[in-house]
Amino acid sequence: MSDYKRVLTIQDISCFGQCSITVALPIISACGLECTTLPSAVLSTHTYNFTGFNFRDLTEDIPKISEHWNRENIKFDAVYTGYIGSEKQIEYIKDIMSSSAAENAVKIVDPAMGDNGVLYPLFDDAYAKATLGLCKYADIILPNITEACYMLDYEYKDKYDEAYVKDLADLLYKTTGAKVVLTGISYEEGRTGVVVYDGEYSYYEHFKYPVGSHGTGDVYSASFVGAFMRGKDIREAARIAADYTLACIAKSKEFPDHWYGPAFEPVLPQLIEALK
Ligand code: PXL
Repeated sequence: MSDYKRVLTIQDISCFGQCSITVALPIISACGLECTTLPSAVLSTHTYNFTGFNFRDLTEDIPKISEHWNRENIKFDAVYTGYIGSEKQIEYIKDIMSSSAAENAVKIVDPAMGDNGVLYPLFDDAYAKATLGLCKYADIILPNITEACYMLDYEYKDKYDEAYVKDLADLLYKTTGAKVVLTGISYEEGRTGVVVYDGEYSYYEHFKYPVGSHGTGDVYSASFVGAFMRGKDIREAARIAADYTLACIAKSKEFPDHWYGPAFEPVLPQLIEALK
């Protein structure tokens, strides 16, 4: 079977700020895959450390776009969702996951809604629970600890051990039925990594920069989707995405005025190389 697959990504367009679609589209394309986008909203910037952003909600366009695709019989080998604007959109997206999926299509949900123990502006607890509902439609989910805790009403901890993470991953796996890729898992100072849990626990650990870079979750998810859809298995894809994200953070450090997002473009060749 050809590895030139068609991926649909559903998330917002933050015109400026290096996140969501403006990250997913170039990364997935660089991985050699066709990428279709369905923008859930258009924002002038992302919502982190910007104020007064313009926000155009596209909720009511989603079913119309989907109906057109259905009339044209357009199907996707993967549906990958990121930051979504509202609970209503989540319901529309569940429909798209069935109507637009090709046979054996993979559904990947990044429940992008928070970090460091807090939800992003515009989200609340009800949204977190609706997102858990979307995760139940997924084959693979890509939460960080904050998102996992909000979805499950699980106690959030800054410092934790392997038993805490295993329990959280197991609960997510059993609640959603999806394989879990848990990002940003740090057991010791200066180290972080990613846990894959599908009944079996594995951990890929690497260097941690003392100060992170905003928007790296979207880089991680897009490169994971790219690697996975190019035929890497879940653990290999999780490792390739981690190495690439780390390279993006390192590159971003060279540009102090690039605080709003990762400088992912200059290191795309590293990701392409990893897929060979
Ligand atoms: O997933 C990051 C992200 C995406 N889209 C918007 C955001 C953020 C994070 O702040 O604000 C609009």
